[in-house]
Amino acid sequence: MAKLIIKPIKQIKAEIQVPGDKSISHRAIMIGSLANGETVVNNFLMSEDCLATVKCLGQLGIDIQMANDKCQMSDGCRTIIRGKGLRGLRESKAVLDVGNSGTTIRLLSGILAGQSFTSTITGDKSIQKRPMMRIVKPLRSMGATIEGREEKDQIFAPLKISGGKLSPIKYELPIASAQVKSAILLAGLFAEGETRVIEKVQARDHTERMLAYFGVKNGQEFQGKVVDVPGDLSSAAFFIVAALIAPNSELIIKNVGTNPTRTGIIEVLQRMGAKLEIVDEQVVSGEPRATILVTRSSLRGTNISGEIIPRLIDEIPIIAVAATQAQGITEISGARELRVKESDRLAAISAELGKMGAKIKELDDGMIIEGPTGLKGAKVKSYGDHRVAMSLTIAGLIADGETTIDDTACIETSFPGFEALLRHIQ
Ligand code: SPQ
Repeated sequence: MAKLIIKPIKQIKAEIQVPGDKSISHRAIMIGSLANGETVVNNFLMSEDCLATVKCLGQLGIDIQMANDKCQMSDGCRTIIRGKGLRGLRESKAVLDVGNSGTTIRLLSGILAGQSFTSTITGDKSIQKRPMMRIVKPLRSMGATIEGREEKDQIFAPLKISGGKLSPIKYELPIASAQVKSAILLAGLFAEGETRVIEKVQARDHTERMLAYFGVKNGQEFQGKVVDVPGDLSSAAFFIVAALIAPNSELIIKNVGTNPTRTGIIEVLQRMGAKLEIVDEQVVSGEPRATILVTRSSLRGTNISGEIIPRLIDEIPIIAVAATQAQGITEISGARELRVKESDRLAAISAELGKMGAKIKELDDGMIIEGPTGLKGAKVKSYGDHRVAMSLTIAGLIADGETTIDDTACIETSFPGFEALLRHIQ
């Protein structure tokens, strides 16, 4: 099992880029597959999760060509999808395996619900524990037949999806979830009439933006496009926090996605006193991107709750690391969703940062962290969760002594090249 051994860092002075956005990369493959003709995706994220999406669409009959299997950064990662139109997918004889990717199973289920064939879709142990009723319920009400492992009010993968003629729905999301919203909207492409999703609190809107960018209109065929994927702000977040808390640090991160439905972390860190500047903002392929300038800062505690939570949901583990270095109390609430991600992130990050000496209390729906604390090196574990693994790695950079993070192969699901980039900035 891979592990990372981290020693304290003296300073960070670098200009970097992070790999392409995971959410946008998944969507480019799926929507490009449903378009007619070629879609070229530049800066596609070559991570295990996104490659699982590529493999599934390949099994469904779509030819997807990778320019370079080894690429991780802007220039090389050009992926070409030969889309076959809205009715172009064909039945896969084998089970579709999404690996660790919640985005793949939930979004693809929406597409499979509209097909005239039956599919079975599953993933690794973690995926088989993640709740699927949230997509199954609306997709069933659109007319799809979906079976799975049912326990109490929940349903789990493997899912057997018998698609067919779907009816449009108007659906109010009971939880803020971009994956549920996207599954319904993608199923809606195969329904006659208008499908509408109502959100009480807005979750990331990459699907809506990409459908608009491709010029998709209800039920009508559309053409392939060139999609330029910005760097992933969720990946940049680890380096942003590293530069805020490591001594004498200055970091420039170029070409990072700054979609407002994702920038909760920037707002919260600025509220905590972080010196963060966003410059050179521009919109490419329907998505904003910018350069982020980070300078080491003294941080103060804050409250994080309510409408901002979906806009920083994946960054809460790394925000917890920042909070250990902030003066005063940071309270995070309304984040119960973290219990059903790749791991129970509230339990995982509280337990492991606790081992490093953080004053951290796990709440039912969040955490209370009191800082600043001098962290100490420890032996910690990732629970097979990439965001927990990378957050603990960043904590290790400022801890006294050596930190060993066990089970770090999971980092490949979202951030290939993480370790190399970490060595590069030192
Ligand atoms: O794909 P997966 O495994 O669900 O990935 C995670 C992550 O941390 O990378 C969540 F564990 O991100 C989700 C995110 O939490 C990606 C996503 C999307 O691309 O639509 C939306 C969010 O999930 P949700 O459940 O709130 O819709």
